[in-house]
Amino acid sequence: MAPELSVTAYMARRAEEVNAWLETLTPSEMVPPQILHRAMRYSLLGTGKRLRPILVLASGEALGGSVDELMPAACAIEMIHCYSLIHDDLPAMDNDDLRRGRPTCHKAFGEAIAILAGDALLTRAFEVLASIETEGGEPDYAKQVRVIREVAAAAGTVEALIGGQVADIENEKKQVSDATLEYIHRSKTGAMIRASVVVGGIIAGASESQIEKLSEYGARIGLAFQVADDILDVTSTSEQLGKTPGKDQAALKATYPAIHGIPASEARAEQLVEEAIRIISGLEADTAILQAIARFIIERRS
Ligand code: GRG
Repeated sequence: MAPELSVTAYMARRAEEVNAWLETLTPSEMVPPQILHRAMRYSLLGTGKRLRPILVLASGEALGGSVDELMPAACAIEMIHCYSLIHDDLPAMDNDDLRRGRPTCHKAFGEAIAILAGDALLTRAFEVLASIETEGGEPDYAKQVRVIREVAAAAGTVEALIGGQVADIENEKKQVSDATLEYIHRSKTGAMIRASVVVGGIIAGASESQIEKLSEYGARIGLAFQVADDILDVTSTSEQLGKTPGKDQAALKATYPAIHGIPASEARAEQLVEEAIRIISGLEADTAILQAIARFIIERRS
């Protein structure tokens, strides 16, 4: 990182570039089925923080990867994240009306189109991952397969997005142990964040030991992200969050503040970030941005 470049400026610049790529990687509203493409674009091209794609880029760049080479994977991961938000907001799941500061996909387009828009984003993501190329513009099949495997596993059922969502639903209104709470957070939120960091390393050609460090760092910031999210759910307004606050409490969900209180939750998030920074400092690369993103994760207000 150039000394004058703050993490906020880095994230804002990369988010803008991600938005431009997402725009071209998502089918136009003019192409049939227009309603579906409108719904996909409505949810995807809104105002997300783009944290996961930024992590792909920051991790890959730290290891010498180029932004153009990293961008398809960065955008594919954002598409999967967006699918999970659309489905999570459905009446059968969290039943939310507000996402990224506007009506949720099913509120704007109806449930059937929202389900299909989520499905379509997930499917398109894997098509995009299968387009990863070398810097010279040749298909890079070895990286495609490794990245697809990593991302599919993180979006899947074992210690991963869907598995975590199931555990989250099953444990509503129950007293959960620390281990279960951590399993839910690690899987539902942490797995895709960890995978974002690892994928950046894979595309940049990191060594196995570097990938291991990225994975350890990613696991910690992924868990810290969800602990911070739980805290924000209790302490923020809907204007700050762009979604309905207090939903976890209302649904009697298993959260860090519900089980440990706010001060202990803040201390846990802080500890995870300190560990992540210590681990990533040993990468033998310029990890200033990755360290700053770890801090941003617990200092953010939305
Ligand atoms: C439906 C398979 C399936 C999974 C849903 C992502 C998810 C699992 C649920 C979303 C609900 C939620 C509050 C999850 C916790 C953390 C999280 C993923 C928050 C949203 O991510 P941000 O803050 O959102 O990065 P933006 O809008 O900035 O992209």
